[in-house]
Amino acid sequence: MSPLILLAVVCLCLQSAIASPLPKTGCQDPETVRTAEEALDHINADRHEGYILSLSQILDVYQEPKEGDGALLNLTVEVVETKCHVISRKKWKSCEVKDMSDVPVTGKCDVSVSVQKNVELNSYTCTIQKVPATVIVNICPDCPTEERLDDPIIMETTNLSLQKYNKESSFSKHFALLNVTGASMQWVVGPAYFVEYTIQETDCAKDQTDVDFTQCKLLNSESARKGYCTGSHLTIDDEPEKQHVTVKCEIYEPENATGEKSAAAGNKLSQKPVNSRGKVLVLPSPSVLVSHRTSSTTRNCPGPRRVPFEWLKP
Ligand SMILES: *[C@@H]1O[C@H](CO)[C@@H](O)[C@H](O)[C@H]1NC(C)=O
Ligand SMILES: *[C@@H]1O[C@H](CO)[C@@H](O)[C@H](O)[C@H]1NC(C)=O
Ligand SMILES: *[C@@H]1O[C@H](CO)[C@@H](O)[C@H](O)[C@H]1NC(C)=O
Ligand SMILES: CC(=O)N[C@H]1CO[C@H](CO)[C@@H](O)[C@@H]1O
Repeated sequence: MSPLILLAVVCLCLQSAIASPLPKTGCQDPETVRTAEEALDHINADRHEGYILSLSQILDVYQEPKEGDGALLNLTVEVVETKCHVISRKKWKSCEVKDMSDVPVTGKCDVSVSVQKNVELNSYTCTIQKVPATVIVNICPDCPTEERLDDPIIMETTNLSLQKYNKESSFSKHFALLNVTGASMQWVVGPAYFVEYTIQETDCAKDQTDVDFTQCKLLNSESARKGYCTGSHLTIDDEPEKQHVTVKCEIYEPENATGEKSAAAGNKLSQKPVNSRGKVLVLPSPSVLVSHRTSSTTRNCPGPRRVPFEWLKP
């Protein structure tokens, strides 16, 4: 090979190496898609409250001019809530999206990431809101209707369901309620109440007798098991004395029990939660469905929608 050709080949390679993270074909570029998917994993990992968000559609992508390797990308994505709580630390791809019977939640995230070999999350702002009740009733008249989380009957349902869990679980410690995260009602043969809530291990042994379990202290957040539960309480009109209570919990081991990095983080300093990179704002449910589409000048934007919900606005 002559030196000139060699130089040309080197130049070409360099150029394509530098150009590789660029969104060549806008929202449909495989690199853009991969970046958006990874960015959403980072956002979910950054959060402590709420449900894991799933990628529905890439609405817009913008690349900031930057010197040197890598790229700075601003992405706007449409998201939908899944049935996994963020404390499960699951990947969004393994979580089922909420449907009409779960009161679906949709929204939009503006995300800023640095892309080199890995995708690094710089900042994010998401706004999410529940699908209006009128839309749900139209599509699914028999679906459960939402209840206020602070309704006494919801508190009672949660209590009964958690009591059942504590009685039946194979863990030695008593679990206490953290937050009620969802509540709904449906008429079956009587009113049935459904609850979703998070729990955390306490310092009380669960098989102690003569213990006031309301006095149990939550174990330190870093070393306690946490859980996400769904439960229900059905009252049958003819037999009000009978309790029909169900409970199902998924328990997650403490963070220090998984991964080399966290196991090595024995000292207090490195266990401090890192500052959050952004926020998820929960807006009140709108009266009509909103569209998340933005006016984009980027090629092939928005990309195709992955969640096949015909009721989502274009
Ligand atoms: C990209 O996002 C960053 C961080 O939010 C922001 O400062 C910047 O102005 C955005 N760029 C454009 C072109 O929107
Ligand atoms: C639920 O349980 C808590 C603690 O055990 C108790 O303080 C509260 O009064 C109970 N609420 C209802 C509605 O049963
Ligand atoms: C996690 O923390 C708990 C309580 O401090 C401790 O008993 C346990 O051994 C720790 N696990 C790991 C893997 O460090
Ligand atoms: C969303 C919500 O209600 N979060 C609360 C969950 O419980 C913790 C501890 O009780 C509160 O600090 C949060 O505000």
